[in-house]
Amino acid sequence: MTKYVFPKDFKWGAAASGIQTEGRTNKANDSIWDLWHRESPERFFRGIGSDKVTDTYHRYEEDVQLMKKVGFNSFRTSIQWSRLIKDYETGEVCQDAVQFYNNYLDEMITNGIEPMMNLYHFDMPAELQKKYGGFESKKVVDLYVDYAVKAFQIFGNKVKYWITFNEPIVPVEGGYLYDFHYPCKKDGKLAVQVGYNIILAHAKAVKEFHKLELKESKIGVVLNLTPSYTRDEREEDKKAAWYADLLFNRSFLDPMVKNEIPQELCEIFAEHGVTPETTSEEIDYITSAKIDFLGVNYYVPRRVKAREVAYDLDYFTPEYYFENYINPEGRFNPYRDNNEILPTAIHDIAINVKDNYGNIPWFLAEIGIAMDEESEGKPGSDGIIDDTFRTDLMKEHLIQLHRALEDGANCFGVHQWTFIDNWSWTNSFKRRYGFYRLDLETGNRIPKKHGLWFKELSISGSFNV
Ligand code: IFM
Repeated sequence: MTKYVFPKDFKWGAAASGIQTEGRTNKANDSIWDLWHRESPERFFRGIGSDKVTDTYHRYEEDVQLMKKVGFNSFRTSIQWSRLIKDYETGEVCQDAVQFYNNYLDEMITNGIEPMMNLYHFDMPAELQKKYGGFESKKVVDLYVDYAVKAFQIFGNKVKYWITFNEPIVPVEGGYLYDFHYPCKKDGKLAVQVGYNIILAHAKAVKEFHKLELKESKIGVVLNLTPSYTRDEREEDKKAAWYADLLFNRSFLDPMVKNEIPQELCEIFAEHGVTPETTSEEIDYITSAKIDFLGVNYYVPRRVKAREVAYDLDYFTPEYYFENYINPEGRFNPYRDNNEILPTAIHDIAINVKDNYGNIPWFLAEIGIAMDEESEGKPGSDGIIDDTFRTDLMKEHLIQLHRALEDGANCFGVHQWTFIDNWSWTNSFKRRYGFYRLDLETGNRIPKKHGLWFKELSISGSFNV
């Protein structure tokens, strides 16, 4: 038997987001998800939108006790821009939201759970999308920065870990390339502009954060990093993987962590006529806004090969440079659209961060093992759902993280996606990831076996295999 021991004070917990958990009670405004669900409920699995969620707004006290039961010492969620800010132009805040987030934060803190607060989790205020095109517009960049400053001023040092964006590439992919987020456009040039504007918004918020001198708090960003693996060693496949890595990983990692904009990326954008509008003042922000830590979300690897079929879209997407590829020797998760399982990618990510990104302090901000409700089955006679499949896979991933720590990775924690099964965008409740099942009829939280294992892990800082 081998014992895997993690560093003392390691952060153990889970991640979620405001809009995926809070419910609509007393929300000052709508986000694009409220709007889109009203306009097109058929786009959402079983028609369920973000109003029917975990109801954290009312149940946060009970939920913090559930966090303790599975051994969390930390937890990430997000503030909803459309809940906190009543009037986007004047910056007037909604007092009910201030009260709610303060209560929620205090509840976590008094129960020994370190809150990490994210400011943007795909949830553009509907009004700003309609009026200005959301992050298509630099006006909205500045409104985001005003909102961020308000949040820093109101909650300040109570939050020790501030996060500007979760997975900032996803609204670009979903909203402007592949049609799975509002506004469902397919426009390579707009996609690049939105990506650039988000990086700018992040940089400006980081600068404002540092000006406030919140001595006990740090600021960072959470990126979904998907290493690209090739079919084999042929040169054209390696080149395809290099492009995929540049466009999906380095496009955000380099500016946000190294404060560098890759020259090769600028050349690609110029070649395709999708260069964003920039100013030298903005570039100064991006190349000087220093973050303190990085969050990494990892779910699946990306497999690519050189293009074999001509690119036939009439707008630019990264796939111009590669084709996706299914690894015939891969292992797949039968409970989640046959996604490939590759725990060693965690080690690869960690070594990349160590070797190429100054070994910045980072944490595994989301690692999720999805199952559907049927495969998880019903609770046993003890009232607990047996999700050993999840625990077994988690162990495999943590073994790779442990190997990375031994190889010098600067990782300070692990957050699993997610705490209580939550609503997940157009997939709604199709996939279950939680430590607790959410019964959609009753709102009851039903424990899963994995939580018992996780509590042991968190208390002892170790596990045996
Ligand atoms: O639900 C999402 C989350 O909002 C961002 N990361 C991936 C999760 C599961 O799909």
